Amino acid sequence: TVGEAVPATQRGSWSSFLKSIASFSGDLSSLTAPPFILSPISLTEFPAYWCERPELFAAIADAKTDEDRMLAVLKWFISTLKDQYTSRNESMGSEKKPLNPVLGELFYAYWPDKNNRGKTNLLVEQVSHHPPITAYYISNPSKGLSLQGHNAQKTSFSGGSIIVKQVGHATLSVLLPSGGTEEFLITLPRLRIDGLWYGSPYIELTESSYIQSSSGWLSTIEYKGKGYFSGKSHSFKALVTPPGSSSPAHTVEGTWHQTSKDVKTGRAFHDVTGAKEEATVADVEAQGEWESRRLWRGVARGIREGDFETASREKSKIENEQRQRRKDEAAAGTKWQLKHFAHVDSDPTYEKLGKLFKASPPTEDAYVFQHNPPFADMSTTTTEVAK
Ligand code: HCR
Repeated sequence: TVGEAVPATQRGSWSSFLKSIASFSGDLSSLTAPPFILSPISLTEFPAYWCERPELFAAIADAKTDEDRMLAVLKWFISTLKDQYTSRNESMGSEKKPLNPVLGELFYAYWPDKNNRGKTNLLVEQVSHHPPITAYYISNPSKGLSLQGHNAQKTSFSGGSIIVKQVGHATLSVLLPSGGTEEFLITLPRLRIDGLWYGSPYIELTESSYIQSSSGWLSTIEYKGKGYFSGKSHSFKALVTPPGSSSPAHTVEGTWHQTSKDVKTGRAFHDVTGAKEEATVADVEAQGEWESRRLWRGVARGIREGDFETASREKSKIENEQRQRRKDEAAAGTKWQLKHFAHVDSDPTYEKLGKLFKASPPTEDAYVFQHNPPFADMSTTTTEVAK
């Protein structure tokens, strides 16, 4: 029966929600969903998943050759997937509908220096509301590493599942001992949200994603669910090819939420069965009014405490305030100014590195982190992140 995992009183609204997504394509975040599926966490917090294993990010800087650097980047990337795509199932019982960030919403966090890994900083800004686009900048200055990217989604419905095409990409920049920089273009996998019928959604990754280095090394990662390479959910196979060659120097196989190994050597490659490390975030009281947890405080409390009337009242307040802001801007002929990012129609790194593996599309826009933002008018958290 529909909605086995849905509280009895919400089964009707779950069926209606499923019907509306079946006949809908576009911005899923704008659809009203029943309370049991709501998450108290905003999408602006999601870029933290890139760094919940900060020592693997830092390890990229320690690699000595182009080949080893590509393997270190691949290992870090694969190790983020469990946190990116299955962590809500662990923490909340199933995938949930995150809070839809408002334009200008901010999220700042960091992972402290430990065991010589350096401090990792995260800065996120919601750069568009309709469609939702989230831009982020992650840096480990003492290791010479920075990751910049943005994320939007195009959704459609097929065979009882929601298909999510991720729009956007990330670029990783690594400062080399020679003083030069190596760049990596990271594209994002396609998602299928299964388990909708029962009311317990979960993600499976599909198709391929790529990591292309400016050194010429390329990782092609193929994602498969049950019944393919290993017959297991969350399976992947990564082919690592040297510059100008299509025959892989390394093939890595396994399940991205568990472990994998190098097929030729039989050596273990990644292992995420151990604990991840949550980012340090300032107390809500110390946050600025645009910071995610402060902004959504009332809604999040309502969702967590099962007080959905309060949650929806608080959400309406935020939405009305936003609507008024947009009206005022239109009346004044002004436009919302981004705080940390500048939009470019075509990302030169994407264009240059995308050519090497015939990326589709051949160009993509980007949000470029502005290195000298006006930190003076921001909260203490921001100043901390800037260091
Ligand atoms: C599709 C999704 C919003 C976007 C989320 C993204 C793609 C965001 C970027 C992160 O790096 C990775 C990521 C992980 C999430 O799995 C993905 C979300 C899953 C559900 C959510 C929909 C907008 C909500 C659909 C409502 C369902 C659960 C009924």
